[in-house]
Amino acid sequence: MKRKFSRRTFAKLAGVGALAATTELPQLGPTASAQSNMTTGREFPRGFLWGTATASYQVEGAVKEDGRGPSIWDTFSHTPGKTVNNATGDVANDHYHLYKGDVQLMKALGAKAYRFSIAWPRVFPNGDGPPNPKGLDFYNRLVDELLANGIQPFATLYHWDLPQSLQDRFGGWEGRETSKAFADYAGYVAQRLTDRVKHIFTINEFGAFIEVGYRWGVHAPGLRLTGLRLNQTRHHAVLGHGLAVQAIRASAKSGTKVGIAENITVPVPVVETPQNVAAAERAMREMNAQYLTVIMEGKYTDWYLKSNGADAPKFTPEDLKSISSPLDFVGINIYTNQFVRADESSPAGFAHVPHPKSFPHAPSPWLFITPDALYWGPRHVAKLWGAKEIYITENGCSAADEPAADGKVYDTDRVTYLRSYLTQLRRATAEGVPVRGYFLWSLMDNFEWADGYTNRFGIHYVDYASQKRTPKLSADFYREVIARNAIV
Ligand code: PNW
Repeated sequence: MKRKFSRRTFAKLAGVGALAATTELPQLGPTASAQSNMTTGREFPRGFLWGTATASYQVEGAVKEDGRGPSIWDTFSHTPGKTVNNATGDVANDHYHLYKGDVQLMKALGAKAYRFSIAWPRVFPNGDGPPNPKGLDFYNRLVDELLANGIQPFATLYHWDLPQSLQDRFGGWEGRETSKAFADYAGYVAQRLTDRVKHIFTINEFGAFIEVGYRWGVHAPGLRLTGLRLNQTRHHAVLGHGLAVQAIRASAKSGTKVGIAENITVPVPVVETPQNVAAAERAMREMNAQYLTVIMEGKYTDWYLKSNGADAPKFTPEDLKSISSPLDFVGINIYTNQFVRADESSPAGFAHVPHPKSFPHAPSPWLFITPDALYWGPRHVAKLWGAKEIYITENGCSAADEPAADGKVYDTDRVTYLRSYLTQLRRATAEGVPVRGYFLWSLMDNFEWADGYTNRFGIHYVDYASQKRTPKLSADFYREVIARNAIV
């Protein structure tokens, strides 16, 4: 039954809400006896690694400092009309200068790990050629600060800030030269950081930076490639990953683990029948054919090659060997799903079931609220490819965060999102899917690419004028999850 409130009653209720928001929250911690009940069936495996994530261009600022060269994101964000309000990452969260305070935010959460990315143009201002040791020094300082605070560093080598010079000279990832330059850069960094950094990700999200940047033109470098040119660009990106894995292995200290952070498309059986589950597993290979599947299997699927015909990428057997260099772990970024059903009439054996118009989503229009993605994603990776060590390298959501009168952001929508997604992740770990850790995106609000500063993903609110960070309700929630190693 739907309750109808008069306008006045509603205003009153809203007033009560506002009042509640200004008073102290009751202690979140339950009594000891309640705690055992609350955590039954909610625990994560012992030693589960809880962390947060950010990326260089989204938080660092200081784009001209200490010899950093320009990246394609500097160029793109400074081109009028490319980002909301023409926002740029020139200052962003000024993390380059404020990193020590940001490490304290992590510590206050009790987080045990931090996933950050290294800006290639800080280390090699032109992408290749002479290195800039001052650029790497920033990451030396950051890593030391993390370790001094008991936080394990997980470093990503490429989170989209490609040196502009490589774009100018080789067409960026359109050119094989970029794959080679990436491997050289990876080897250089691995040699210098792996005495302290034990987990390295090569590339973040082929599925986003190639598709959105080189195909849809919505991210840097703003190209709209099709056909063979697009497929060849995709191929050079996975080749860059594979060559980088080899370079890291050749130069890293022993005990270094290498992996990837890919935003797989996660097919979810629309109704959990055996036929639909099998269709979702077929769909997992095909929907990720140009990226994770070729990396894990060392071949493009027959369907991918056949459906692309003369536009299929050109490659050598040697390329495929490099691309599928064995990984120590698989990182997957998961925000949303793709429903599928069995369809014997389609050659691939499955059909997409699109989200209807009314399907709930976050302010980011692509972010459909689909907690089951966090169950099926890792399950597919473990089942199809036998992965033994999986990390959720990103998960989180945007929200229309507004500080209340007391300055706090009561982001109950984000808390609800996280709780329901984590419940599905726990279903996976309880079934033995080897998920070893989870990195919440993001530690704090930051530059959300083409959306500028309008879509906030942080669990800390950032006032960009003062650079003040304030924990949101979701930070309180996450602190409890970490403390209990369980969903709360
Ligand atoms: C990821 N999609 O991007 C990135 O790794 C982050 O840098 C970014 O801030 C975060 O997710 C939130 O957007 C994505 O269209 C961009 O499905 C687009 C999609 C997914 C992830």
